[in-house]
Amino acid sequence: MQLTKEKLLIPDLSNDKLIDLYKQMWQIRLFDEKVDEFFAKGMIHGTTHLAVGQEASAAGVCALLTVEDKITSTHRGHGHCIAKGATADKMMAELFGRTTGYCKGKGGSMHIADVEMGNLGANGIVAGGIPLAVGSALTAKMKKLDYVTVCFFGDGATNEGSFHEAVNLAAIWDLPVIFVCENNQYGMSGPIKEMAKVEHIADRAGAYGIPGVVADGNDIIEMINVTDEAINRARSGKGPTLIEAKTYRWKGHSKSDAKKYRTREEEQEWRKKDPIKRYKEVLIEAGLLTEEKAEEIRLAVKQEIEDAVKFAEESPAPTLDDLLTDVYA
Ligand SMILES: Cc1ncc(C[n+]2csc(CCOP(=O)(O)OP(=O)(O)O)c2C)c(N)n1
Ligand SMILES: [Mg+2]
Repeated sequence: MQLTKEKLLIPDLSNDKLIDLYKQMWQIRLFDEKVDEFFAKGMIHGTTHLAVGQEASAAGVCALLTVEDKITSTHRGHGHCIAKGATADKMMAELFGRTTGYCKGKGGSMHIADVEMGNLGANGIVAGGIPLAVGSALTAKMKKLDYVTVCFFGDGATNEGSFHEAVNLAAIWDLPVIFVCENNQYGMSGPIKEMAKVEHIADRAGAYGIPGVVADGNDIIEMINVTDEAINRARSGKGPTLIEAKTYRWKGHSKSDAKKYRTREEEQEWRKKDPIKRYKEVLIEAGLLTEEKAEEIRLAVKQEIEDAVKFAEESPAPTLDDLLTDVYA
């Protein structure tokens, strides 16, 4: 489908779906901005990692997945959850530690899972989701099931041994898994350009004999297109692909971060590549959206997030009787 002269969208997505993706990017951004606000006020406990600025990769990659398809996520996973169908009210309740949350208030930000929607879970262990995704893909192959598994992880995770072990196994067994590295340029305070000698994380695919694709992670159309190819490859039994989404996290690594390891100028440069603004311009150019409609969508999402907060605040906290339930499988 031709979206505009410059922007060619390869898979056939309806106009409604394309608008829905715009809305979803706002859901991801406004959810995380609200969480940021509550952490600053001390209203949510524990820790959290925000994906503001990284919306295009979560939304673009999940755009083509079915409910049967699986994902594994990371410590920076709220966007992945939303893109795979989680609702803001149950997510917010989880962050507030309420019984109506996805883990009945016992998991918090880094453990949200939504197995019914194919979300096998966030993960507080860097690279911890990668072997799980490969296990999920091995299950699909052995049981001859048609689903694919998408594995999200950061640039820092590709320096962990489990990344290399898991990718190698997936490669030699031609498993239906798509590795999506969200290269937001840093692992905590460590710049990836100082932490890896390769120019692109995608170059690491060559060591395992699988395709490695560099993509503009702030361009949702490009993310959809590269994922489409990787999904087709996985579903047809040809094995995994490593996609590197070049992006940037606008906020600090975690809730307390003075960001001394990067400059304000660098941050401004990346803010100019705002994935939501860029997608809005593409949709307007294609005649699918107007400025007024875009603002209506943003305001509706803002209200949705406020409603999620109200739901969380009004939900009950666990009692002592809940202490030992759902702790072990
Ligand atoms: C195995 C392990 N080592 C270290 C940590 C501490 N830690 C939490 S997030 C993080 C950085 C991860 O960087 P990256 O994979 O690039 O993800 P990003 O935070 O940039 O999304 C580290 C080192 C951890 N949680 N798990
Ligand atoms: Mg990173």
